[in-house]
Amino acid sequence: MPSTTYVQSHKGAVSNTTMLKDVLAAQIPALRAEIKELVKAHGEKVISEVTIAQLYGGMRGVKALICDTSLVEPDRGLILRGHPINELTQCLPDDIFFLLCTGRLPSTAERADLQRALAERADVPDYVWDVMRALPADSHPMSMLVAGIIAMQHESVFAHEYAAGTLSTDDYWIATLEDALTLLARMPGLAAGIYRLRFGKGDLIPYDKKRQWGANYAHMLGIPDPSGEFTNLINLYLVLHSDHEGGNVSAFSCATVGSALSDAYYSVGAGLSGLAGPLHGLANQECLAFVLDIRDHFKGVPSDEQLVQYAWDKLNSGHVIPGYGHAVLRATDPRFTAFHEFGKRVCPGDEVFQIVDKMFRLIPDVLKKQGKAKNPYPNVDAGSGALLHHFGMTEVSYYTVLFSVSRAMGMLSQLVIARAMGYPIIRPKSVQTDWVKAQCK
Ligand code: CMX
Repeated sequence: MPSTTYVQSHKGAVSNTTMLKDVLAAQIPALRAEIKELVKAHGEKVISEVTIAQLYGGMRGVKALICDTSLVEPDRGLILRGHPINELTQCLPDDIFFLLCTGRLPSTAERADLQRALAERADVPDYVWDVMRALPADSHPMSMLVAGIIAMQHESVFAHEYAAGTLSTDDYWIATLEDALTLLARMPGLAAGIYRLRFGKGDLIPYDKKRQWGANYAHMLGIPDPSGEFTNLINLYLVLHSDHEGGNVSAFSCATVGSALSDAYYSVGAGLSGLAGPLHGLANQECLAFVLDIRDHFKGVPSDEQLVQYAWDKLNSGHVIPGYGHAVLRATDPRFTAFHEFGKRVCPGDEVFQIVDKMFRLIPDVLKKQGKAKNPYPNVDAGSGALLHHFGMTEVSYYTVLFSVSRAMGMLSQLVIARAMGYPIIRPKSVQTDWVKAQCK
């Protein structure tokens, strides 16, 4: 199929102008000029140095990336475009995507326009379900998600227009935004479909164009929600996990792959492959597994003494306490606080939540006494699983897919901005250990 044919039919299928695009188009020239001037005037200024410990230590703390969508401060946690995350918990998740892309929350008209654009693009094509059904029945939900996203790559407007030679460098971001909107629109349907197929939950549930993006995800999962609180939880989850700077494994992987001008499908697929790692997004399933082990071991909620002893036994046998500690944070993660508040309001009597609550009271002191973890406080993963479990979503291997739907907002907004700013291919210099040894002589 010639690429132009596809692009035309794609443009015929959806409205390709959004207020989001117009806002970005108005902002981008000044942002480009600002960065050009900054580099011209101060390009030689040194902002970070690299020690040998950092070289062998995962580049921790090296300032070598730009990410304008969000910032993680050790004592305050996540800040999205200047807004601390705890001030955004009442927002709709699609508002957060607008915020990440543009630096401000949408007006009522802009929100409606974005919801329309997402609804127009939301249907997951049938061929994706053929791919899903062809995968081994024991596939991890994350491998299903990545396979589904990569299967849709052939629809990339950016890839087609780039191959056809119809795209000027200045307009790369426009085609990338098209892909971003389509991929983001389809993420809830794809993710919910994976839940239903993988765990035998029955037929797929179609997108309901009357509901907004996050509520549709809750709806398509098919979990009974008479009180509406499951939908509230999904919206909160999508807001809280949306972005976390540029240096975490998924954001960095997405940006690196995207910097090769790989399209949004390839880039997000790469980022989510990183999110699937146990030290990154997969940690949330381990956290709930830990809490459930405690419940099963004590046949309910343990006493304070029992829980403290259990934690020491784990630490003394060389295990970590999942959900505690962080590479950057040095305080209780405000995202944990938001989930904790939700749990106290919605399910204070749930014994799994009560164990999470008790851990929050007791584990920091245990970790402080042990003296190893630089941050003895809970991170976002410490509490989210207990809440999902409360609503009957007990399939822990699915939790990272939920995380992925949310984090796609951060990855895609970062990608659109990188294209708009014309950031070049990422290509740091590597060195050899012999060279490092020579520097030490
Ligand atoms: N329980 C026990 N020991 C811990 C610990 C915890 N929760 N967190 C850190 N430590 C230990 C480390 O294993 C390390 O021990 P060694 O010196 O023996 O290697 C020491 O404390 C220092 O580690 P750190 O500098 O404080 O932490 P890192 O930056 O190396 O690692 C993290 C951060 C999150 C991987 C780590 O705290 C951890 O493994 N936590 C448990 C798993 C978890 O909750 N992951 C979710 C991360 C959420 C996110 O990334 O957003």
